[in-house]
Amino acid sequence: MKLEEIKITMLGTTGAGKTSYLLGMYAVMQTGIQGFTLAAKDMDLDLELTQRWEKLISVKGEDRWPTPNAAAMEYYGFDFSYGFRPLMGFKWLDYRGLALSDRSTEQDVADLVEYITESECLFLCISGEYLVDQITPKTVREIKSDRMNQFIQQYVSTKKNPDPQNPFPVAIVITKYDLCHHRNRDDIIEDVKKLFQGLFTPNSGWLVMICPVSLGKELCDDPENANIVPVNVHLPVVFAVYSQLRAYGLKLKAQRDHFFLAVEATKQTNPLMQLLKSSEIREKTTQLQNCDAEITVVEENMKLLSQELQQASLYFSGSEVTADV
Ligand SMILES: Nc1nc2c(ncn2[C@@H]2O[C@H](COP(=O)(O)OP(=O)(O)OP(=O)(O)O)[C@@H](O)[C@H]2O)c(=O)[nH]1
Ligand SMILES: [Mg+2]
Repeated sequence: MKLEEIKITMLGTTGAGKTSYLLGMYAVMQTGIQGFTLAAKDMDLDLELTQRWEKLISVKGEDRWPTPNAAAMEYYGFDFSYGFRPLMGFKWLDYRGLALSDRSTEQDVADLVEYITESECLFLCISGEYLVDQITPKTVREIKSDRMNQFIQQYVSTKKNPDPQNPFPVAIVITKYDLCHHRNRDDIIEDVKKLFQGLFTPNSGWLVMICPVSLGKELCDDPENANIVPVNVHLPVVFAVYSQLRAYGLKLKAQRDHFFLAVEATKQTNPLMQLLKSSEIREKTTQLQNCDAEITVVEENMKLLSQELQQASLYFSGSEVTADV
């Protein structure tokens, strides 16, 4: 199985915790989840991310945290593997840029919309620090959720042929969840749904995950010294890959049906015709078998990933769903 590279755009205001999240996610995914691992394509990047992570876990004080990104966009290339065999490439965009702020220019916005349009998955980062109490109109301004909604709107309007079979996956990642975990989880989820109502409307076809993440549940009391023990940081990536496999699996099934019908149609013809077409039948039968074998592999991978996703809240067209195969 060889899938194309997938692009992920991570969107969130400055200070939302995107880079810290990326470091934690990389550390956890390097070790792996259910045999799935992530590795930087470039050895220098691997070293850099590992060193920044080491600093975060071993240094005490304010310096442990990453410095705010200098550039508006930062790219990272990864390989996602199962048993060290690459399944798909990952191009990760850490976007803090101006497009979310009030100072954005039309060009900033156009650039980001173009990038999102090319992405296979969108991560919306919202910080738990703004969810400590029930949301108010101020929360919308802090999280910039309306700006994010505008980008989703723009993305939709640039799509020529939206495909209901192949929904665009969006992960709403609640970073720094330690800061709001005193609240009832369902209440927080209800608040998040209110902030991004368009993603939860019936028949809208959005596949959405709401996922709380944190780099350590004690960080809320002492962010400079508390132990770093990442929670749930792998789930958004698992969701992205799961969605991609799901789409790929549907494509394979359509292909298999096509080969199956072709073989059957030839078998219906008279014996002479069948003889003349015997090599074609053989070829199509082989293609059919290969397709079946590949579907089995995709489904096995999806099954492993879906076990992990049981811990997250998943919605399709506004209804809560469980990840299945
Ligand atoms: N309590 C808590 N604080 C966190 C956590 N992760 C990050 N922080 C805090 O959030 C700050 C900002 O995190 P960054 O990862 O730099 O945020 P960013 O979204 O990359 O910001 P820009 O690069 O400016 O766009 C850090 O300096 C930490 O103080 C977490 O899991 N829990
Ligand atoms: Mg950053």
